[in-house]
Amino acid sequence: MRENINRVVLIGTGAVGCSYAYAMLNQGIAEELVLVDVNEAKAEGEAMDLNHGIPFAPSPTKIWDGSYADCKDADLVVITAGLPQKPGETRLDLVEKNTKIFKQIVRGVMDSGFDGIFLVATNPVDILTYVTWKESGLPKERVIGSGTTLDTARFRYMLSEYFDVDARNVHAYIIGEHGDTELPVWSHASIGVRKLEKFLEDPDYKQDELDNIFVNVRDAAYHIINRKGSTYYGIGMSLARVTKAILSNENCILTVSAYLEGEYGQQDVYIGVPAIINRSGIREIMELELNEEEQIKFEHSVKVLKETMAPVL
Ligand code: 6V0
Repeated sequence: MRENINRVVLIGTGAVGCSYAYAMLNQGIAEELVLVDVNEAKAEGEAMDLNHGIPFAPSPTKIWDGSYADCKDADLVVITAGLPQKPGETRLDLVEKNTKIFKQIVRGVMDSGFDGIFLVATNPVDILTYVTWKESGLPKERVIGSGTTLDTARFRYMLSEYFDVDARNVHAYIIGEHGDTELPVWSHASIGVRKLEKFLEDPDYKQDELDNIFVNVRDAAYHIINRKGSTYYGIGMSLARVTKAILSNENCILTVSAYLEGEYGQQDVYIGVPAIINRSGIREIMELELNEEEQIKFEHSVKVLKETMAPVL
């Protein structure tokens, strides 16, 4: 690894990858950003287009279309490549196809001599993060999935609207699978210094409305896909946030997909949980004390992930 020059290689320059690249450039997060896609012309065109925005960026980012060889000196490889779910296709079909693509991508990255951190966003993200970890042979701390960072951001945004408080002062987490079995941790939610349950003493706020907020968070992707085909800005910014936490050694708490080895009583699974992120990847999983109902839901989420994953491993 070279000292003092941060290099990020992005694999997959589709809608999610390019939203991430755009957020990276606008926030000046990395010094070098390499774009790789199986569609080489697309990666080249995106690099050209992004470079034309450099005079307006807060700091210069060197951007070019590259290849796996560029991963050798990379601090971080972000994977947003893969196939989206087609109508009529099951989740398992998608798992099988994207697992095949991932095995090939991870092999290409590792063959370059890469020794950095992986950040995975392609769906189903928890399973593909596990595949990346297995295939790469890297320590679990250096393979991270976007997990429920986006879901947590959606949750904080919607709660901030409901309580009319800045989203940055909403402390609440979505954990579990990035998908249908995710859950809100109401028992640890607070607005600033006040626990959420305190707000419910005020008749203006109601539990069923909060429950409805969670349903809208969980189903947000479906709502957006129905309207515009796919989602990408929110995940692009979430990935940029995780990248900044890594490259700036922030020790920031984010709900990434992390490998559990006994935490929450669970083993051998990548799943969304709050974790401290810094230059070495996942420094520590911050285990939440879940109440009984939350623990049951979390265990169900783990079970569903393991069942979905079993046929492809
Ligand atoms: P897209 O716009 O179809 O882009 C995918 C890109 O991957 C295309 O440019 C392809 O050419 C490229 N690609 C395919 N195979 C390879 C390969 N072997 N090597 C290199 N590049 C390849 O899809 P989009 O960008 O919309 O979505 C990408 C993934 O992100 C999907 O799996 C989504 O489901 C997932 N999302 C994940 C979210 C999260 O919270 N983790 C949120 C939204 C979408």
